[in-house]
Amino acid sequence: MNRYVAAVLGTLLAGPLAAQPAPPVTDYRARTPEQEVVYFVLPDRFENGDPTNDKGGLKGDRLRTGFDPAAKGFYHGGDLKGLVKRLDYIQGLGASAIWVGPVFKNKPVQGPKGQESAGYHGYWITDFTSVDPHYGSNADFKAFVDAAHARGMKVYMDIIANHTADVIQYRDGGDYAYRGKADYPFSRRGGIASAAINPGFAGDGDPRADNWARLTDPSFAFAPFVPKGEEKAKTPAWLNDPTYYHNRGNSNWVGESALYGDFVGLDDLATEHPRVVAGMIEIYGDWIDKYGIDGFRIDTARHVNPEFWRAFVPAMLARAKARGIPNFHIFGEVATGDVDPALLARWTRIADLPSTLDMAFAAAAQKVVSGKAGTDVLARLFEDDALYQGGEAGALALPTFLGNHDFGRFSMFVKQANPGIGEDELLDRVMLGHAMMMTLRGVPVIYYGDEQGFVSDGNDQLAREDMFSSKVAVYNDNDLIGTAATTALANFDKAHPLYREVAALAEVRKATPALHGGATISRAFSDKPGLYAVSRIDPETGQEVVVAFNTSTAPVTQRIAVEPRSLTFTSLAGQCSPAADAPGSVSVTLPPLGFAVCAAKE
Ligand SMILES: [Ca+2]
Ligand SMILES: [Ca+2]
Ligand SMILES: [Ca+2]
Ligand SMILES: [Ca+2]
Repeated sequence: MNRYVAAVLGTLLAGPLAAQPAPPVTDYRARTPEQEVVYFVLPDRFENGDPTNDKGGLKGDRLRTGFDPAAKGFYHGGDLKGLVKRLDYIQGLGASAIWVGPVFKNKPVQGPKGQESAGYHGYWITDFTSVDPHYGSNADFKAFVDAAHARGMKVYMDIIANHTADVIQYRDGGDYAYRGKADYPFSRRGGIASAAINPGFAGDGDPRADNWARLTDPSFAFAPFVPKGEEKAKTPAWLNDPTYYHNRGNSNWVGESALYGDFVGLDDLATEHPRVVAGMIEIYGDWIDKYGIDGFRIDTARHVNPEFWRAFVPAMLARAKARGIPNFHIFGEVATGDVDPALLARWTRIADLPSTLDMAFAAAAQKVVSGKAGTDVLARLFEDDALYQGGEAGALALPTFLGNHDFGRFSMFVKQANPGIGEDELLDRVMLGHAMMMTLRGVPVIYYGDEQGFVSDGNDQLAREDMFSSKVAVYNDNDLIGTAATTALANFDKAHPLYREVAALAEVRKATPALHGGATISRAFSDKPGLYAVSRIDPETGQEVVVAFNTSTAPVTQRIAVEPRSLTFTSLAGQCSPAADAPGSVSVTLPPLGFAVCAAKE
């Protein structure tokens, strides 16, 4: 941490804002999605509150129970009681909502012989109505939601409608390579030259029940079957019928297969089928009714036909409203590693998803904060907010993030872009990225462990380190930033510089409506690392808040345009010029990799 960053932290922690915290929104139901700060946690990797459930009530070795705390691809013991135990830590970070990885009962272990791994991540659901026993019980989930609500915190569930666990297998086809509609139409059994089947089926673009009643034979591409002993593996019971699945083999991620293909063997639901639409509405509506949760993060949203979401989303919003949850948030995962807001915006329009996870922000922040792209990448990104459903106002509710459980941690991207980077500079850049996420438009999502300086070795399993004492060697040899600690011992350090920075900026954000609800006006950017500045405008009062970042390792001083009425400024973070140079112009001076948040006095 450089002296500047230490000074900013000192200001944040000892300044007037720390002394006068924002008046809390006492009714958490009244907060809008953009007013939240979200903490994303995988329950298996967070805290073990009950060692008796570590094997999920199963007996035998790890291939039976899924439990092996020394292996990165198996259950480690974290659970819902552990989450409850650490709510104080999460709330202390300034998080007001918890996005909890999927809690539904999973197939404990799957994968080819010798390559097995466990459902510790939660994305291999067999029972959509029950909590996985590795995490606890449905009663434990209720206790968790109630405990969060008692603190004024919200709970967002991570849900899946695209697929179930891998249960269905195919009698033919060896590697299960994708079989498309052209060569394997619904009207022939296993290929063009074969017997006619499903007479009268008018295709899956016709959602009427009497049309789907004519699709009686699911063996148009492969001949699907449920292996012996797994006939009742799934709940609700209708999910055990292969007719409700696509059965076309593995996705190759492009074109038709992106919607119809199995996600590496995971049984891809026929989400065009009215029974599937009704079934998923019933399943997830029930979780709203029973637990009063506050929103959904939708996994693999782009692998489901948009018509499904256009039925599902309004049904969930109506269900929530009837349950007294007017600000239910729904955000979909439209995965991309590129700065591609058009792709994300498209899904808010064609699928009526209220929000998508802002993958474009993550990719832009990784490039810009690494110093490998100019700050114009961010400026251009926010210009494209006009593309989203609801335009720039709609974009305020996009959950922004820096790294995640799939792509890897932000610190990893900064390191990869800067081989040999020193620990101080790495910490400064990671802090700069978090400052951007906490003050630019969108809902900040902190990926658990980032606030403790976790540095993933890679993506997926390598980016899912344990917060409690880890036994995974490939985690424990990592050099965490901002601390001498390792993952071998628990990391819930409220004094970690990243934890303190996020907590302080979360307070600033909550106290400053311009930062969560304000329009963005671009003030300074270039095609090289250096100054990036925007003004955020309070939607009620019109107050201007200048947010400025220096992505270069040289100090910058530069004049930027401001509103002519903004004549004097006060610092909410960092160093601010106390007065405009003239109406409409103010000087910004930032040290290397520094940032500032400057509020105009009204
Ligand atoms: Ca446990
Ligand atoms: Ca399968
Ligand atoms: Ca699909
Ligand atoms: Ca390692």
